[in-house]
Amino acid sequence: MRDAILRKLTYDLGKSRAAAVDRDWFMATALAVRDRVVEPWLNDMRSAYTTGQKQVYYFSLEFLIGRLLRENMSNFGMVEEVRAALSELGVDVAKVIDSEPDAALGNGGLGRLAACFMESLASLSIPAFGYGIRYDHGLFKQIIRHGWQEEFPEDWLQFGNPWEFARPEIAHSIGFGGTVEELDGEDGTPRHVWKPADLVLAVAYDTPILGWRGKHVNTLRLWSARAPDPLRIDAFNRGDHIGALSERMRAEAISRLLYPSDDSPEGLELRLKQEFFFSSAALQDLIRRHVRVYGGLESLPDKVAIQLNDTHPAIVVAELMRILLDDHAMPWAEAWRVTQGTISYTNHTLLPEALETWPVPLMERLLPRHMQIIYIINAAHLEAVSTAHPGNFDLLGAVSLIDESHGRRVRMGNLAFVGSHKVNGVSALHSDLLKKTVFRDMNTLFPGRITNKTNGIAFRRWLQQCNPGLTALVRDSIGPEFLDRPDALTALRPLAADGGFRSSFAQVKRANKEALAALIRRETGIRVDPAALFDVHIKRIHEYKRQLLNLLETVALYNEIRAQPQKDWQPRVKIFSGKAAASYHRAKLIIKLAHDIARTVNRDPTQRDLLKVVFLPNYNVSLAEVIIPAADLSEQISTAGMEASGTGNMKLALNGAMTIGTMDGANVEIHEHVGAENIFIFGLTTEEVAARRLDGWRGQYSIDASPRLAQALESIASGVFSAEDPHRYGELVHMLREHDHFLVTADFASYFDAQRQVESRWSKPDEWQQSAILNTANMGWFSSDRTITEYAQEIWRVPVPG
Ligand code: 4GP
Repeated sequence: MRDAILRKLTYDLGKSRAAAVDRDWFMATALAVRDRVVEPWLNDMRSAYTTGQKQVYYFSLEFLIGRLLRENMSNFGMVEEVRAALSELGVDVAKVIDSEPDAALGNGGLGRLAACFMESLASLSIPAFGYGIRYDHGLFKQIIRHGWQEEFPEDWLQFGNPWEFARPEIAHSIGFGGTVEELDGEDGTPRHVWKPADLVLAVAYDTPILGWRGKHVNTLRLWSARAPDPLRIDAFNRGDHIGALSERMRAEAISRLLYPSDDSPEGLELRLKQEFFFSSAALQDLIRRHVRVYGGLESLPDKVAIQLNDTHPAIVVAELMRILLDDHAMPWAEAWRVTQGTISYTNHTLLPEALETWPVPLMERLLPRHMQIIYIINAAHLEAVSTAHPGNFDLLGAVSLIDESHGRRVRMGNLAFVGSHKVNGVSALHSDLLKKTVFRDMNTLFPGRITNKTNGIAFRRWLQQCNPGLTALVRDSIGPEFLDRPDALTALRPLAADGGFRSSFAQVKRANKEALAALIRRETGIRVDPAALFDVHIKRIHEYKRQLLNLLETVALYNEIRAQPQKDWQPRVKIFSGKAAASYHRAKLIIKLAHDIARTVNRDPTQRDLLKVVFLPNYNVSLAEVIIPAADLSEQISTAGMEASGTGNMKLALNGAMTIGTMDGANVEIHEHVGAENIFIFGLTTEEVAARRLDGWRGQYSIDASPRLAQALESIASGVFSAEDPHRYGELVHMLREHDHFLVTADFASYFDAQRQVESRWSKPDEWQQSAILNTANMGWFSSDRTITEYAQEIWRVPVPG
């Protein structure tokens, strides 16, 4: 390994040992590790075809991968070997690992889930491809200036990506615009030919995805956009040096940036182009492969399972139909059987603003043939509906693929639904709500199509790699079986009563908290005491996730501490981290509020360090890997019915944090698994939330009932935390007093009480440790291996070799 790393440094990077910096060592090490993966990878890919196994294709606009060096070393069992090799070279492995940039090709939960799923597919030896976009720039870098979020481009490819293999020879043409010609087919039926006006090339980049113990390697194939002609020579020679590149720039814009803003018509169009670009490239890719191995496409559903990660790739339904009908002359009914048999779709949110619809005129202009096909699918669909439910025009309007009420838009959720054989939600509650709300009518028409697949997390990354201390303790205590079978963690249960084990468990947590405290000091200059309760709220900043509820409780607690300084308070550090969408003004204001509160509270000597507030900037996978093992309390406090599942909740509980949460998303199932005594549940239920909203809820009702809440709001509204701009939060407080759609005020009192229960438990360390251990012991079910096994058996119908 030492020689291999040195060879890479010398011959691939052209650097001498003396000149090499940490980043060079990272590149050289990654290339040396990659070499070990390549042969098994090629073998596994070949054997999937020679044995005729069904392949899973996970279509996702996002893969929030993070770093890969530690994961690959660990899954391949090379950690010690690499560490020793680097130390012989006088290089610190931790610094090398930290030099890897995060691949942040996703926004949040949906993208991270896709990354966990890729790892589990490989760990279970299920042949699979992930298909997505190789964005030049992933999720923006968040910089906090004077408490405000600013966005800067992230540049993960700046120094090259050692994991990927460029495949310039694998390039598919992606069409946009143009016309559809109708020709006479051989048997007299018309044939359609789409003549696109523009073509863009999708070029493949492959990253091997290694499963646990190196048993199996799959491929993540990401597409990069290229112009067919890199330069217009005539324009260049005329002296128009910039214009000569304009077509290239336009084409390459497609894979330039994750989630371009869709506030402008151009942005909207670019987003649709991204979706079609990767969907079409991936379909062409898998169809070419299938035809080469199996001849025709009738057998597609037997050999291929396509999973649509949300509606972003829903256009696959129309594109697959187009390829089958127009390129392969398959009759409609047969093409529809093949399409539905191959595709299935996962919904990740009930938020109305996230349910994609595209204006019909835009679709007609950009994808004219697809729009025709969508109309035909819709006609057949609506005909079946009106035969079964004659005269029910409301139902027709609700289930149509075209929404006629907002200026004619294509409902991508309905398109994905009708084109799939299975549709799933991501937690029991969420799947149930899908049946009752967004897909209520669809569920009546297609009973049994909606199924639940509760999310999971990759235990290799979220326990073994991020928390080596806990992993070693667990291994020493119950043996190594849990490394392969997460359910085996239940063997920890009796140890929760063992004083010796409890104290070792607490020591591991303490060491992780010291590491986080050091990071907090480095990043924010704030000094925190590792003995305090680390209360962690990390996720995207969104009103429904209710960082605001936590901040209000922070202010209320601060007020109480000052009012009763002699009470026996438990020192607490409130840690926030997360990004707000660049155009989400109110979420950015919430970030500013967190900073304003932090500034005031942290500087106030009267509260004697009993409360500290920290906002860690630029939340990403790598930061999560440091925060999660160090957390004592996990904030999962969304308005009930709004968080589809959550996966951070699982990561934190697995690492021995206690959850304070509402009965929302997967919290409900975490509550079932860890037991009511080991979780702090508060707040309105989904039904109660719905009822309050129907009754015309106003925040003022709760404020009137709670002087504590009234005081907290008043101090924010009057500028206690923003003396330089006392009206900064006027709008925010007004919103809470009036509409309070997310029922922050309604849940405040029960949240405040639940937090006091947290403190009372925390004051009895034995009880706290016992509950924390029981969290770790009972989280085995939340492994993404379990989730993927369910998808494999019930949706994809592929064997799970194990
Ligand atoms: C997220 C959901 O908000 C989260 O509850 C869930 O755990 C995650 O998907 C994975 O299923 N949704 C998104 C999104 O990230 O972009 O809609």
